[in-house]
Amino acid sequence: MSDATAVPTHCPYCALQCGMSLRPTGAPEAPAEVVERTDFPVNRGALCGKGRTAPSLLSSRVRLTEPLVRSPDTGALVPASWEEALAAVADGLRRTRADHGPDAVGVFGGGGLTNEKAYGLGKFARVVLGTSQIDYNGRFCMSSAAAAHQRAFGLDRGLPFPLEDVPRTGCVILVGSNLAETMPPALRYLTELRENGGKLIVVDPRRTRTAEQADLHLAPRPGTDLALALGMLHLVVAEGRVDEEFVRERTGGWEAARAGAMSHWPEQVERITGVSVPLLREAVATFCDAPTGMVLTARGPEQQSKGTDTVGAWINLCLATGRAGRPLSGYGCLTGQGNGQGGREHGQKADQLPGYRKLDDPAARAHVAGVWGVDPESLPGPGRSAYELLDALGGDVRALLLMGSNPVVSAPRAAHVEGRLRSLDFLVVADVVLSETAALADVVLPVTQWAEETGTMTNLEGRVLLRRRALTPPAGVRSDLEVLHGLAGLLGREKGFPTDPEEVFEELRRASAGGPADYSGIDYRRVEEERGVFWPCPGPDHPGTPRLFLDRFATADGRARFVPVTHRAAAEETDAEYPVVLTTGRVVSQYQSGAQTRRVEELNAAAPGPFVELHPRLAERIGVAEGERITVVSRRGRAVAPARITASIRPDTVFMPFHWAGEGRANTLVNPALDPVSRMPEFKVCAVRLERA
Ligand SMILES: Nc1nc2c(c(=O)[nH]1)N[C@H]1C(S)=C(S)[C@@H](COP(=O)(O)OP(=O)(O)OC[C@H]3O[C@@H](n4cnc5c(=O)[nH]c(N)nc54)[C@H](O)[C@@H]3O)O[C@H]1N2
Ligand SMILES: Nc1nc2c(c(=O)[nH]1)N[C@H]1C(S)=C(S)[C@@H](COP(=O)(O)OP(=O)(O)OC[C@H]3O[C@@H](n4cnc5c(=O)[nH]c(N)nc54)[C@H](O)[C@@H]3O)O[C@H]1N2
Ligand code: SF4
Ligand SMILES: [Mo]
Repeated sequence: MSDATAVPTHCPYCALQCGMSLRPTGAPEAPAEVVERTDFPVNRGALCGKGRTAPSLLSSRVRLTEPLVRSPDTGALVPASWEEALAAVADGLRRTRADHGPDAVGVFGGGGLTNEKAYGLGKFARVVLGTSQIDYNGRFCMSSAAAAHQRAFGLDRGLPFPLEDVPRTGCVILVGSNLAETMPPALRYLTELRENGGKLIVVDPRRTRTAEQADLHLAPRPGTDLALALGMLHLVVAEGRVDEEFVRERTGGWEAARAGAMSHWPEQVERITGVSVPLLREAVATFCDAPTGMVLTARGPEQQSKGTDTVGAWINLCLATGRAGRPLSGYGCLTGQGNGQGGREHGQKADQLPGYRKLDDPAARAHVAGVWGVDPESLPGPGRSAYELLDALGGDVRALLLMGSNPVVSAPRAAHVEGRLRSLDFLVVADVVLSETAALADVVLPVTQWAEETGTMTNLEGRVLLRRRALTPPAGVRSDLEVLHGLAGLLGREKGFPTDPEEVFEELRRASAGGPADYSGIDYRRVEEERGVFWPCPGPDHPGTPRLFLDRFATADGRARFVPVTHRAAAEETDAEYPVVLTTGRVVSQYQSGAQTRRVEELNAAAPGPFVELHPRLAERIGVAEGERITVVSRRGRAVAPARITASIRPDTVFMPFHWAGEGRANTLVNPALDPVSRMPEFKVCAVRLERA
């Protein structure tokens, strides 16, 4: 550590959770500065622009520093005291519950919340509100990979190995991840891979900055990864590349999966994906020739209405070639949000209890109810998934408490979702800024930011980390835990919602004990001393588990499961009226709905607004020049943004980033078709038409 007065902590944004130190300055206009922290192994001091500029939002004029309550006279949000605001919330929730029953109150959480907050929010919903209607934005993120993990391995942890293993494997197939923009410091692992003689294959319909690093770039039509993976497995079988011994000793269900792959001929796969047979063959040879290998997926193949099966097909490829459950080999998902991993383990998900337990499992209910001091019978059952919950607002769900998400910008079919939010009897939003969603609320609660509070996060490797409070928050804001504590008290639960994060974590340890995501051996001191502890960690003497599945998979018989899958089309195919495929994603300088990063000057200057990326041939066909405004029309609505013309995208596809509200909001267009298993919306494929604006 280079500075004794600086507090070691982690970035407020993505799942890499880069280590940094913060030095308080004492100056109100810039209360902290980032100091390089080199002792954290994941980023070894490197940060992207978002991490570097994160402190600027701490002192920003646009951050919220007092509660706001909607005036019944003018309809405007006006400042109120915390006592008034919390009383208004308790009143609103109590009234809805009295008039319409407990399930009329919904709760929506976020994968950016600390483990303590996610745990507290889930407990608050089940114990204080008694509602089953809770879910969170992680459903929009890695839920398909999570479901596929569960099916194949019996356990869902994004990466079953630390990132430091990546440069030492023989070949990485990176599917639908634009790491160079979404986790820039992690690009180093791929560079080192290639320096070590390993191969990199990138699968992305765009030649991204990540794809430019690859030995092989496959650019399938969006929504066709399932066919691509099946085609590769077909060739693995046809060319005698199956690891028969591994399949026999460590897996089950191969015959059905094999049959599924054999019905996908390479020529047919070429027709579906646009990836040529020779390229497909080269990819298979590259992967199989290497002594070890990994497949890593991100949102590209996952955010599809068949995301679970698609990830399943990539896992099948790993299993058939023996690239799983062995050192330096395996399948992993690059989780996205800061606590995308921990956020899905501790109970803010519709079907789940802390420790990654299932809400419909009687033993799990009994254990967690015991920790909470309630009758297991009193715990509600599983509720709706995120989009289904948003779609039900104003119907049988009449009030919503929202913490850590901005669905007006980030939810699919966003204009409809915005309408549902407006139709609520009562909306409460806890946020650090007045996001587009907070602006619709009846009560807005201003909360502390990362540097002003303590809490744990679980990064994409399953490594539990500690963010320490480095600064005193401004007067007028409270932490999310204080919000839950205050509301629980007003709603008749004085006990069980402590405001001290470490006290919450100690309870979380007990609640997770014996569950799949067992944190019982982890405490704040260990996390700091060991620079993170990998779960499962079932006891104080247990070293934690950086590498999973080396001896056995987490299924009942210890074998991984092949899942038989076959290709199917996207929920919405192109046709004469909507002839172009729209896919969506991210740019390096904006984060998610942009609620935070659009308020950081330097980031805004680098990425000032939305755009439509399209191929020169497509641009010529509709007659637009670089920078000219294009209207993109789907069956859900229309969006307008300037053209960005580049040969790096397929001519049949356009790309829009989703970070902006207003006329350039990509999600106005997106199809909310859901994956039947994970309930993930199809953010990555829909059919559109382009017009000159
Ligand atoms: N700068 C920045 N970084 C972020 C975030 C952010 O908002 N901004 N968000 C964080 C979060 S929560 C997440 S989930 C991660 C997401 O990280 P990524 O998954 O890397 O991000 P995306 O840009 O959504 O999608 C990745 C790539 O998928 C490609 N793609 C589109 N359709 C398909 C398809 O059908 N198949 C395949 N194979 N690829 C396709 C896109 O062209 C894109 O390059 O990033 C995290 N990091
Ligand atoms: N078209 C399209 N849409 C997408 C995607 C895509 O690829 N394409 N990706 C999807 C994915 S992967 C994700 S993860 C979602 C994310 O989309 P959102 O859920 O909207 O995520 P954020 O923009 O991070 O919203 C977090 C909000 O919570 C606030 N906040 C931050 N920290 C805290 C905290 O500690 N407490 C509280 N109370 N508030 C806090 C922030 O200011 C912000 O307003 O978007 C999804 N939407
Ligand atoms: S890569 Fe992610 S965690 Fe690292 S500095 Fe950037 S946003 Fe923060
Ligand atoms: Mo995400």
